[in-house]
Amino acid sequence: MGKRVFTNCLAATMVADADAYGLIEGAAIVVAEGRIDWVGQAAALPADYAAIPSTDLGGALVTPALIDCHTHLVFGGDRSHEFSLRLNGASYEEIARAGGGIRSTVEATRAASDEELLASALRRADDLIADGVAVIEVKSGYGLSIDEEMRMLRVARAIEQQRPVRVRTTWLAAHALPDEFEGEPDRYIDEVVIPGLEQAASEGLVDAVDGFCEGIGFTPDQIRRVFDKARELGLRVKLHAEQLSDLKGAVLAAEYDGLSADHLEYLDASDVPVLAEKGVVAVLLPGAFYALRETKLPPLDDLREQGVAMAIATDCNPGSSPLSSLRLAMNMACTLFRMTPQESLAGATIHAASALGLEDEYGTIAASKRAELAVWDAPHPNFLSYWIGGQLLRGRISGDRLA
Ligand code: DI6
Ligand code: FE
Repeated sequence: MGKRVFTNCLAATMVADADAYGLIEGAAIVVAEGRIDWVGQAAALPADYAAIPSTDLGGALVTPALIDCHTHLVFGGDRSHEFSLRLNGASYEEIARAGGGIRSTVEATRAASDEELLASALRRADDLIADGVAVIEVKSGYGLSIDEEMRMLRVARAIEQQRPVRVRTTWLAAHALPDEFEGEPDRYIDEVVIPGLEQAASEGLVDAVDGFCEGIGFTPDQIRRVFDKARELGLRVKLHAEQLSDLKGAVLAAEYDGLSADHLEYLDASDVPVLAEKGVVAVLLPGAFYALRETKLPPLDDLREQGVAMAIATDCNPGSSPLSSLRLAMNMACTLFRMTPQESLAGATIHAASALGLEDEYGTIAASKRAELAVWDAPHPNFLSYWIGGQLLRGRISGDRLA
């Protein structure tokens, strides 16, 4: 990896300023050994960079590469039949309680070979990559035994070997109760979730720990026991919280210095200050809101006014968010959640990086960050949230290479 200067671009650095995009017209971006060395107006480029090779970007828009900070990318089968059931009036929870939902994906995931799981995950990863994504978080949660959960994480990590993307893996064994533990959630936590986490962590397979804190998932007390183990192992936590009801999951995540609290449609405004105080990122998932035809909005105004960082992710999964376009999630964040296009792009870059604990490496175009950038066929960063569909990505910069 060498040095290169990328010139003649409109850089949305995402370093906060008045327009929130940190726009630099006529920008030059210097890359050295995979990191950004310098960014600014080309006219101000220091003379010591004059001799290094340069690439003219023809005036294109450049942003930090996007980050999808909440996905369930690895799974077997699909749930298109549940889509029909829901259109005919069944609710997500009714389907789950009747043995469909997450548990039907568990059956399909267990039945799939490693090769099948990887092949289908790669197709979805390719969709994300085509939208400028360079980092994908992938959760376990469809294996629900120690071996199967670890297998999911290994398949997730294998994506990195096959595609130009960084993967962060999250232990989500506390996602649903498998049939073999019916009526015994505490025994499942004791025999699978906690010892499995220890084992997966000892093999270096886990970057963070998550849970589904919900009536159809696990109680705050059960999640607390998982989080205690995470803390003991030195792993950061995040939580599916307040998606369908208010169990105070976000407050629990804050108590454990969580990276993020995710979903949050049923978050009470009175719980927003603790997220602000503890720097917990609110990960908003408009794809799930849309697909479940949810009508209750997360408390957006309170989150914004109190300065809680808001990230946007696809929640890519076969049930509640069959979505593999982060740009479409950004569009939905604007249209459904009334976020601004600036908030939406910040949500898929700088705040998504924070939700993964990667804010020192990704999310802005600034000196010392990794040189992972997206080059777009778009006149202005607003366009990325505004335009629905299409192929806006012109190319990706990774280190000194434009591909
Ligand atoms: N909440 C979600 O939206 C996904 N998991 C979760 O805890 C949905 C997972 C699924 O329906 O398969
Ligand atoms: Fe999720």
